[in-house]
Amino acid sequence: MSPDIRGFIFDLDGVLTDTAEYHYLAWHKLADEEELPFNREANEALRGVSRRESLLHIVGDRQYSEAQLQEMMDRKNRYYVESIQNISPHDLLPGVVTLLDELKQAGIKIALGSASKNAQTVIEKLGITNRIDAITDGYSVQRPKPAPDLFLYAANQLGLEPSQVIVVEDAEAGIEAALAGQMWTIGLGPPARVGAAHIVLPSLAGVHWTDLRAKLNELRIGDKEDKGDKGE
Ligand code: B16
Ligand code: MG
Repeated sequence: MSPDIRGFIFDLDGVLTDTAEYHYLAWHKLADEEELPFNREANEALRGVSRRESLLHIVGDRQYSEAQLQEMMDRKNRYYVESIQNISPHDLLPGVVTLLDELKQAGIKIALGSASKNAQTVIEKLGITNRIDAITDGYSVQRPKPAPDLFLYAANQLGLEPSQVIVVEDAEAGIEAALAGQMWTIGLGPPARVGAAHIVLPSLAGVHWTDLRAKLNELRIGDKEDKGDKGE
């Protein structure tokens, strides 16, 4: 029996739009001010990672008080929020609008599952708030990805079982989270990063629901369990 997909959960940064560059520039400014080493390579490890975990990654062994960490997170966020002011529907990544339209046409529910506390603002600026049935973000749950909590919460908001949803993610931590939640997964990016996903694609450009459904139909029953085992 093939998967019976009734809902899609889309990650935001790296899937619907590319805010990663803005996050990178904001972290870089903070790191420079604090004289902490940081470059694009180090930034790769922050993909899909929460604000606090990202900061802890950047400070490494350097000791800071909780108040100092909090101030640095706030400062980075100010830089980030300033930089996303001009985001518009033009910043939607290729293929997104077409796929959202096709899913709506097929009666499939849509949720956002982002680690970002700025997700609501970004979605509004992208002009897709009314296409999304449930928004789950950095405020929704305590434990960040790779814990499955955010996606389980999103599925619940849609009124669906984990086995009825597919998560679209660009981050290793996100694929891990979805697999831990016993969900189907589409990984966007190089196999070295998202190879654990059931379906791996370079991006959503030119991707249609009918093609995805065909790929899902090819998956053998048990594939999800195999992937889940791999993720543990
Ligand atoms: P904020 P996603 C993630 O978004 C970003 O990829 C990651 O770089 C960022 O640190 C995280 O959101 C938290 O964002 O500081 O705005 O709360 O990929 O989960 O949509
Ligand atoms: Mg992402």
